[in-house]
Amino acid sequence: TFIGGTLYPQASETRDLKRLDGIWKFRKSPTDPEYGQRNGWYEQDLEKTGPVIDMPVPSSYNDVGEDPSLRDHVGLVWYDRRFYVPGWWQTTGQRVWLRFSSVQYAALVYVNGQAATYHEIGHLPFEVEITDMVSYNTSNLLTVVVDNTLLSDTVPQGIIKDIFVGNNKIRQEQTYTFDFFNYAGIHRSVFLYSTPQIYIDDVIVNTDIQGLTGFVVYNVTYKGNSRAQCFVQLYDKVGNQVTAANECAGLLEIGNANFWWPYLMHPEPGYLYTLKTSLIGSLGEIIDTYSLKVGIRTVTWTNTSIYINDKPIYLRGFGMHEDSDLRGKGWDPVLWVKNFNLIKWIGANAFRTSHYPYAEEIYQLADEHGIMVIDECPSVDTDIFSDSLLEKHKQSLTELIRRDKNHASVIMWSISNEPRSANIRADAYFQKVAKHVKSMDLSRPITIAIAQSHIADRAGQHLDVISFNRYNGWYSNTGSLLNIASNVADEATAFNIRYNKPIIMMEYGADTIAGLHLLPEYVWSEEYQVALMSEHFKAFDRLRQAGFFVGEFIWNFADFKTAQTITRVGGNKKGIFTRSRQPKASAHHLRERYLALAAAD
Ligand code: GCB
Repeated sequence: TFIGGTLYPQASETRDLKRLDGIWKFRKSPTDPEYGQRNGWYEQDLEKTGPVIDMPVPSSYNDVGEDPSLRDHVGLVWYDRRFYVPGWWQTTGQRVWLRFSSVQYAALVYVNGQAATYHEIGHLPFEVEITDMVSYNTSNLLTVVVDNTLLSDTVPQGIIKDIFVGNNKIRQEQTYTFDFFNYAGIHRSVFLYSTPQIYIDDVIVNTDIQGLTGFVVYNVTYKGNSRAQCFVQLYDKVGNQVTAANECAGLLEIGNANFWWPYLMHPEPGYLYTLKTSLIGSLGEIIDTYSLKVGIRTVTWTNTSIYINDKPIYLRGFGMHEDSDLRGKGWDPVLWVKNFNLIKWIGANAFRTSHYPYAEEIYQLADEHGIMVIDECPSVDTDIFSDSLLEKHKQSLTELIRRDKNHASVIMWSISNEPRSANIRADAYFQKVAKHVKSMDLSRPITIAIAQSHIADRAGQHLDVISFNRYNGWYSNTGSLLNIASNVADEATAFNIRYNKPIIMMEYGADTIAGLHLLPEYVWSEEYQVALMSEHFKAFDRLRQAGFFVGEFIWNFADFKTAQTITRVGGNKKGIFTRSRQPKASAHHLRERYLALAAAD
């Protein structure tokens, strides 16, 4: 299995960086998946082998056209573009790298007609060295074949059905049980970058605190065919060097340190130092440098509480999605700067990356603003529990933890959403997944957003924190507010009694059409969403007194697109913001609560 692209690419005095974002050429493949290969679509520009359309990168391809056959396409699509490699990269002996921040779901990459790499599982970066495949000072051809097919052993899982007219198979149809649209394409930025021959491959940091002193435990690993020395420097926020060291792995001690604190818990939340790491050659010359933002904080937990820097925290947040009009799951800085402004406006301090890893830039924003992240792998509605699925599920976590291990904002791993954890096989399966995560990272608790009852579930014993999703007053007792508060309090308590671990309500909510007003409150109206929330708040306040309840996450931050069903009106409408990020009445209601909770922190 291929792993790479661990460090977010950056330009420095030793590295150059170009984004290959923009408008690429695009063509859907016929149902026969071999067709494009057989006809040499990768050997020359796509526009020479057939009709093409314009396709923005990054973006999902589904919603940019007018044609349902593009939106609902199942199988392969082809993208290509040309790129230029500067001659000085060659004369200075640079290595050339191509990095994809995320392609949903699988990608086969060609450079100048040569197969360069293959990667499966969306939402996670991969990269390949292409030094020997490129021509310098001229244009090169980059072709990417993307497959959105989800099967019983992909992460997430799906089912493919053949659709016949008479005896003729006319197309395939993808179905899946998860509740968000299976957007596909080159979803995040594509980078072309250079490194020296000997280059920094990874930097790992862990932090600790004793009194007023902060500690940064670091490990710089490099690759290349000769040895180098390391030099590391830690800078504070205004650029003053705080400390330095000469080893590739070691411990930095920062007296009177500024710690990383969550939003609204400290006057200066999200404090970040910069760790500049350098490789030094035998003549004392700088060979390579890479800089990393570091927040000094601890995460600890007991069977009742979670602590940041030894202070107990109460998580106020949402489940979210990477989702917006037109671009689907395409990375969009406008959308995410707006999202962070809204998160802060509403007084939240946390979100979960439901139901897959988000773009790396989002974690950088979370680090900076002190927003705590429950980082979820792409396994949603996990079912069947085969060995091949287990391997891929573990692989998704390997790649997730390698990518996100250094973010101060990431305080917990979510290893699945709503697995079918009543299944007898779920026990051994999640024992193995949990053990795998612990073999990579002991510094953060793990959780699952459980949908099974506290009696039926078999996964909770393997977790540090129990999260549960429940739609009282919506999927059960629709339209009735009567028993919500007692049901929520009873169930959280029952989970706590069974597992003796901290409890989070990870999802609750009600679909709401913005602008629909009905009094007395009635399902789908703004009044009903607000009233349903108030009943939950009563339960949360009661549970907070009980001492084991550590967080509330409303479903969802914003309305989002789903597959077409009769239970969804243009998508899931449980957002407290609309898809264009305007508040429903519920957003004002939640803001009042979150700001009051923050003030009591
Ligand atoms: C859930 C799922 C989430 C759905 C939500 C709903 O339990 O975890 O993906 O969108 O319910 O609205 O049905």
